[in-house]
Amino acid sequence: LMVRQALQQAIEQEQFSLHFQPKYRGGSHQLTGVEALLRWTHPELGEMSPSEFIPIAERSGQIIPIGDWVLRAVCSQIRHWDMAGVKPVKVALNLSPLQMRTDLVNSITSIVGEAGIAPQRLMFEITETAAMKDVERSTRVINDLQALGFDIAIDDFGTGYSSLAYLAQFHCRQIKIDRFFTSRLDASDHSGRAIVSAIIALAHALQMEVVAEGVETEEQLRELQALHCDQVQGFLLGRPAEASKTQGLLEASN
Ligand code: G
Ligand code: G
Ligand code: NA
Ligand code: MN
Repeated sequence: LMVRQALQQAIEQEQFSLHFQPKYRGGSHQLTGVEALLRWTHPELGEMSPSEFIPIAERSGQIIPIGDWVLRAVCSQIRHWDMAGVKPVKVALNLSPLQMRTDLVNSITSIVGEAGIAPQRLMFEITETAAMKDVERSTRVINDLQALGFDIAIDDFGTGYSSLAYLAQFHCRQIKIDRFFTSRLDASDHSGRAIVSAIIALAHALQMEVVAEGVETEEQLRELQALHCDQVQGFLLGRPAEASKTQGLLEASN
């Protein structure tokens, strides 16, 4: 209950901010996009981890206004970067499974429309587990958003229980390989490599791009390049950083 009250104050008192983590083209240093990640700084308790407060906000329903805040903040950041004249990269944001249950497509359309941002500037990351919870609804939401020009990525792929048939049906832009599999790439046995290789083959057969999450070592990066992984993301290449620092990155890649 106390966390709920604190979250309510966080919404009202603008205690949230966004960090951004870069995604790069595999095998080069070409920046392909950034992923927005929510940060909450409590006035007394300091930094709160989203992996702790998001599940609470999901149980209380507060994830809906928080999700709207994230989308508005991403749109205003895009406008800011456009006015600064930096490279217009795509910005990805994470959707909670709970957001899939509300009138998601309408609320996204109205927030993005009000901000005057083209749908082509945005990508929504939906976890595999969330997408599989209600496949019919997910298919409808994903198809509607893509028809409007938004891109969709299936996040944390490989940890859920996807039917390959549904993956083909969603027909998303990207699959993001969960960082568990990336971390297995430089393990002594070859099971990690076999799984990543299979996911990449599957994605490419379905005309989807593959992003490996959680790249932390040069050896993982080399393996991913050898396996023709399209894009990479992780602490080795760039940690999530505040907007001003990210702007520097965008300016450098102009
Ligand atoms: O940024 P960090 O690694 O601490 O994120 C922890 C978890 O919180 C990840 O699963 C991430 O996807 C999730 N997360 C971060 N920002 C958002 C957000 O804006 N919305 C939702 N729904 N989840 C987020
Ligand atoms: O579930 P999702 O993929 O949205 O999670 C994003 C979270 O993953 C962010 O909170 C970010 O801090 C974390 N993250 C990003 N890159 C790495 C990495 O290379 N290693 C680890 N351990 N975590 C990472
Ligand atoms: Na994500
Ligand atoms: Mn992930």
